[in-house]
Amino acid sequence: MDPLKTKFNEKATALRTEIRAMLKEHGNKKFDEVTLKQIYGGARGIKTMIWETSQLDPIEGIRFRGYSIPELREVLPKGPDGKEPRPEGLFWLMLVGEIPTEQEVKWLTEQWLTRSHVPEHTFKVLDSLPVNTHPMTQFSLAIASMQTESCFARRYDEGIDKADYWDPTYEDTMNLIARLPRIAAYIYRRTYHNGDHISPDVSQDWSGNFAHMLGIEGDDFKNLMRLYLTIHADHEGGNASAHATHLVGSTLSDAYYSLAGGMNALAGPLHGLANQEVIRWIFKMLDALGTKSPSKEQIADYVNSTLSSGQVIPGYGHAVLRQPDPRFMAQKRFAEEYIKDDEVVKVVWKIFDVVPPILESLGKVKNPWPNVDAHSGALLVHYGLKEYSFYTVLFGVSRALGVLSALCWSRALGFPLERPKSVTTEWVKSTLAKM
Ligand code: AMX
Repeated sequence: MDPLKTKFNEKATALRTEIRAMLKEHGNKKFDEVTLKQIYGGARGIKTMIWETSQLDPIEGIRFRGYSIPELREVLPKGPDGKEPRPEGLFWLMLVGEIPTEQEVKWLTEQWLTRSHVPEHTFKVLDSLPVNTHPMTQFSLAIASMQTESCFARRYDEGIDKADYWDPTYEDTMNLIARLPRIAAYIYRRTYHNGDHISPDVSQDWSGNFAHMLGIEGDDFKNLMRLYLTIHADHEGGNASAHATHLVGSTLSDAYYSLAGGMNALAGPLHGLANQEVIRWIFKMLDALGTKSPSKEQIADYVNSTLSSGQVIPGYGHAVLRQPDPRFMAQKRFAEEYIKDDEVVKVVWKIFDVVPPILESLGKVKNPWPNVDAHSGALLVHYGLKEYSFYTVLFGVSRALGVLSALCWSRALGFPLERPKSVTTEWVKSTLAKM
């Protein structure tokens, strides 16, 4: 018997009953008001969704089932050298709300290994694409191509009872997450290493095996992957990749379609693609300035020239956060511990000093602080993962943990089709005229 599935079913059954009773008693209570600015402004801050796996506070940052990122590093089972948390443990925590034991995490690692076989046709789909296809396009297509294997789609065709939707969704989630490192590594090796692929190493944990298949050896890089795949996993439900996965899933599209939808949202430069944009922007700056170690004044001039050409400073700002992102700080802590003399890392830290006051002086940027994407590129470049158009795929592998565990919850709690209301400007004008 699958202990995680059993536990999930118990927890979900209890919460479903509780929610039913709560809705019966309080269903008509008001929880929010909406302004015209929010309607035109990308629905910022409007409470419209339940997302059990994590919650974002503008000041404190993300908490996964109540645990902050520094707390997670303390309480989650770690890699073999006991330094960085294993993302398997975070998935367990998000799915059932409990910190797993070493044994439970070991079980999960083994489960994902047994489920990690990628169908042959997915490799064929990838191999049929031009090598210069963006890695996120390859990633999204590879995920969609595995939809042929969906347990949910098969069971739906057979006439599954609504009450059981969560079961094949759990199976799809586990199978899909198990396969993502192999797919991502395949994309990396075919795009940048002449298709010289590396077989999985089944003796390793999920992140260690991923690092191995990418072809980057060394315990420190494996630790970076453990940290990276943990901190990018979830950021409550309103961000574009989570929300897109949630929306697609609400139509009872299966986990494969839903995650592919989420990944297409992650591929945008205002969202996950920002991690490639940051390092590209830094290298362009170093080229333009003709130095690897620019002064703060030189950086400030370059920042101002980027802004005056009508572009954003990638890696800075956030739709919800109003402080430096704890995910940025976690990566800074890693860099301080492992690679504090790295030249690109030092540039990232100088940018951290220079950019916030400049953005603040514009008077319109709500959060002048760095987000998760401001630091990751410098770490990856240090260990030899220099091909920055691949970076968002790494983000996607991690993000799957959060959005798919949330998808399991959505099916277990019986959430309906998502269908918010839209209005026209004509409607807004006539409503204003009546106010
Ligand atoms: N550089 C320059 N201007 C910025 C800025 C930045 N980093 N961040 C925000 N602004 C501008 C906006 O473009 C907007 O200008 P406008 O009124 O002329 O259109 C104004 O400040 C107000 O925006 P906001 O309310 O502060 O931000 P938002 O909620 O609309 O957008 C975000 C948030 C992340 C899209 C925005 O800060 C941004 O574009 N940042 C750079 C891209 C980035 O790093 N994205 C990654 C975010 C994290 C993630 O999802 N991975």
